[in-house]
Amino acid sequence: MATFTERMALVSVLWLALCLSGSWAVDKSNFKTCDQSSFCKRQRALKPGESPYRVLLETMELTNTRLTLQLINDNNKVRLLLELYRLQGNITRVKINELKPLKPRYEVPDVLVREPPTEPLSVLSQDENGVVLSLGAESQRVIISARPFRLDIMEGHDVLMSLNSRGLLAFEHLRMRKDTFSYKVTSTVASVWDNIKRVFSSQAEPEAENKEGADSANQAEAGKEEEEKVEEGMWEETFKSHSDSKPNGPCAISLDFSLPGVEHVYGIPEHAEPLKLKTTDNGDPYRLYNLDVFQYELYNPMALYGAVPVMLAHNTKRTTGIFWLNAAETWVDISSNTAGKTVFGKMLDYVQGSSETPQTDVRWISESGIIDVFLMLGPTPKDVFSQYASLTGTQAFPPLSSLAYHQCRWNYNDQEDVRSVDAGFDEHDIPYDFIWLDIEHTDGKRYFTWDPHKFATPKEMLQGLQEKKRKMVAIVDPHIKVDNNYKIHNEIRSRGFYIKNKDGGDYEGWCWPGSAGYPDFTRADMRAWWASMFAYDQYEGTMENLYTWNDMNEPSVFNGPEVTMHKDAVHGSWEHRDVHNLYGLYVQMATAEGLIQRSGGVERPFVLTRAFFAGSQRYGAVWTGDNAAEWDHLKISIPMCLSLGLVGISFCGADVGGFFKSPSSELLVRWYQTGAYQPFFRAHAHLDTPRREPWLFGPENAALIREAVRQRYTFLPYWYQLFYQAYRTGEPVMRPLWVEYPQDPATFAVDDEFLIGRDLLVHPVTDEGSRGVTAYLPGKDEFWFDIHTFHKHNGAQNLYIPVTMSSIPVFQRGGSIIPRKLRVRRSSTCMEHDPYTLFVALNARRTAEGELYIDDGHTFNYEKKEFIHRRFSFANNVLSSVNLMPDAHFTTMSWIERVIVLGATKPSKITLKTADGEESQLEFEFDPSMSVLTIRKPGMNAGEDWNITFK
Ligand code: NBV
Repeated sequence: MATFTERMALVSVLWLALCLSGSWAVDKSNFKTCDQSSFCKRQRALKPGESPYRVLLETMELTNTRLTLQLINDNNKVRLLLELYRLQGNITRVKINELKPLKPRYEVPDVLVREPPTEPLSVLSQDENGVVLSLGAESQRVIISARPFRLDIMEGHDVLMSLNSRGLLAFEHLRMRKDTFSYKVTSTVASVWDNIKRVFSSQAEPEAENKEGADSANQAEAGKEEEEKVEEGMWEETFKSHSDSKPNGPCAISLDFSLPGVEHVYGIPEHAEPLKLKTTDNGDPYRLYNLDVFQYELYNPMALYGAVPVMLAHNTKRTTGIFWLNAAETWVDISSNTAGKTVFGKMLDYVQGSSETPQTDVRWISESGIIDVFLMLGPTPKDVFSQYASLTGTQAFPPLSSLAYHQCRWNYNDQEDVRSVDAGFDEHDIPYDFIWLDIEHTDGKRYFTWDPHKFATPKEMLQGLQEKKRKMVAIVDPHIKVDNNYKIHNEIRSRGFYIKNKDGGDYEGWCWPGSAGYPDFTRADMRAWWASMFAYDQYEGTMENLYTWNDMNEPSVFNGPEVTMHKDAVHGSWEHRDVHNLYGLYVQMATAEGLIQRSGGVERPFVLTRAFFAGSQRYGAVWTGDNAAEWDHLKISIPMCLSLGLVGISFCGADVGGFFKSPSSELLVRWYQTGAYQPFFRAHAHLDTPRREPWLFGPENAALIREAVRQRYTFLPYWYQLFYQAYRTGEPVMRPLWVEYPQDPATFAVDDEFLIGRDLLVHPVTDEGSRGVTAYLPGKDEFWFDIHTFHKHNGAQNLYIPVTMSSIPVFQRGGSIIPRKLRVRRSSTCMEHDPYTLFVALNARRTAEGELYIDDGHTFNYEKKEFIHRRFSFANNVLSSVNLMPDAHFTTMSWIERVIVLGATKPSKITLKTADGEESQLEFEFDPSMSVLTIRKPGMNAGEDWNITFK
């Protein structure tokens, strides 16, 4: 039998072999298909048809803001309780649980930012067929049909969404295992069973209420029959060599949603899939189950590291969203009546008048918990973002420096390595803000420690970076080495903070350190303790420019089922099954809290996580895990981050260069060019790959990479303002085109280009040997200015753009003003007081608008209104700067050093008027061939009122 270390060595050798041989494939047999996941198989076997559920209208109760009623399953007589709430901001919440579950079913805590505020509900009409409710001011109604149960949400004559219209509501009620019961067993067991039967019979429909008039004894018998159908996998399940003991038996839930008029649905990350979700009729449903998938494959619905159970639906008239608040393993089926029809086919239908309304049907299936679903009713994409933000919060406002460039690899070997890479950036004049340390920096994979030889004086190293206004990130994974000489382990064990195995002992699994325990992050006391470990006197060798990276927090368990934790592991009164998809969120939450606390609540944290759930946006950044140095992986980084942005997680990036394998210099350059325009911009590489710092690919490629990174730095003021906006409103920073052009169907499936905010359109080059790209420039009245040449293009058109290796096709929207800092330095912090250049791009009406947000870049003082937030606008030949937040205060040394007006005409004179009323003439240059006007050194302070008149 090989020792653990031998096995690990073998694993590394295999990786190396794979990296070198170039073979790339996920081992699919390690991960379940729907058929291999017994609840998914059982639920998917139910086909659309008449629902067995019926509403017991006489049970309806309506308080001012809460409607409840009971549903009965006519097959087994088990009753459910439905609760319906109208929430503020055009959201309807539907909860369904067992009326009397044998024991409580898990309801997800800590994801909603508060108990969502409700609005009054009222009954419009009611008869034996059902009830009609009015939903607030939006002229919306909820129609609850009784037989079978079905719920429709209508606005005017339009059905926005229907629930259970295909009859797929399913609720596996908790039950006692039949083969543990026998009349022959001891009287104690028998009397327990009697009690349970009593509970059950109270759920069965009493005779008086039996509208069918059927013999109640027969019904009870029928119910019993149904309950006794024990299928394989209900009470235990094996996958490969792992068995899941399933002490609670089957407890899955499922519900279908129909979306009339919808052909495009998005979201439910994380999948390596295009932006527009595909139908799943001919394969597996999309799976949401946080997993460490080694060498993940593209273009399939397999689960990946994170899960956000939120889907958006969009058509030219409306955007809506479904938020399925459940943290257990979940599968989502999508079907559509227009899938597979060609555009020609659809046109033919239209011409012949034979087209049925397009419709998308989705079905959610979760292994345990309850149905708790939020129907976000839009109507605009931005309404849906704010609705979702009102439930789960917005993107944490990150330190400004974390929006700059990050240099990472597994691993920077020692302090000398860090020093020389840091110096390399200066030597090659490439800015960077953060250098990262992976697991090898620790003392034997004991997190919160440093390798005593390679990183003997970490503070000195951090101090050295600090002097250059640079920072570091070190990894802290949640698997804890079982080692009696390791303080962190001893503390967690003695406090009883480890997750337990099904037999009550501490759960142990294999991970990087060998045998490891997994702290129970679902416990608030555990999280508080974990947070306290980041204090400077606990985490020795650290100081304020060290930040944190949480990896492997799905959690990854090398010897566990599907490389994760056994579902029957125990978190207090819940099984791991119930909380699985939440674990990663809690790890990042506790870590971010630790970074905040160590600074006495002053400094903003920066924490990167691999696993995530709904609400993770509140705690930091995510990345798309272990991708590969392949062109398709570069391409997929766009839809993967777009999908995350749609569900609130704006701070997303992919490993630049690709984690596994080695990029060609062309791929590396193209990846830098793409990454420079994605929110989280970090290069990273596997341990076994050759070094790839930007200067190792020859001077030409170094120059191309330098240019891409420098472009990023010039746009940092724009990125920062957009992150402020994301923090305030929940709007994604990196956006699909359709979000800004919701009525243009040509944008609905675009995912090879994207918008940053409203005003920058990026179509990166993601094909090998590319000589040109075709970018769709949306908006029929829109102008788009090439940010490099200042060429003006009209929307809406498909524009062919010839490219060379230095091209990054990026366009600024006419009608926008973007502040940039063109004096690029060593790091973003070095640029803090630098002056701004305003890029004013005029639209056809000769107007433009933009914003500038400035604060100290790293503390929470913005919460105390210590910031500058200004609006620039150009109209009637006057460019002005006004204060958007007069009660906020901050002073900046930065001034406006240049104004560049694109699409300008030549003025005869330009006059500046400052806040104190002083007027002065400004010098300018005008390039008639490009219609570009440049004002040099107008010299106003960036935080003050002024206006510039063009005559
Ligand atoms: O900590 C090592 C790596 C890390 O570099 C990578 O970014 C993570 O996604 N980690 C995974 C564990 C091993 C991966 C093969």
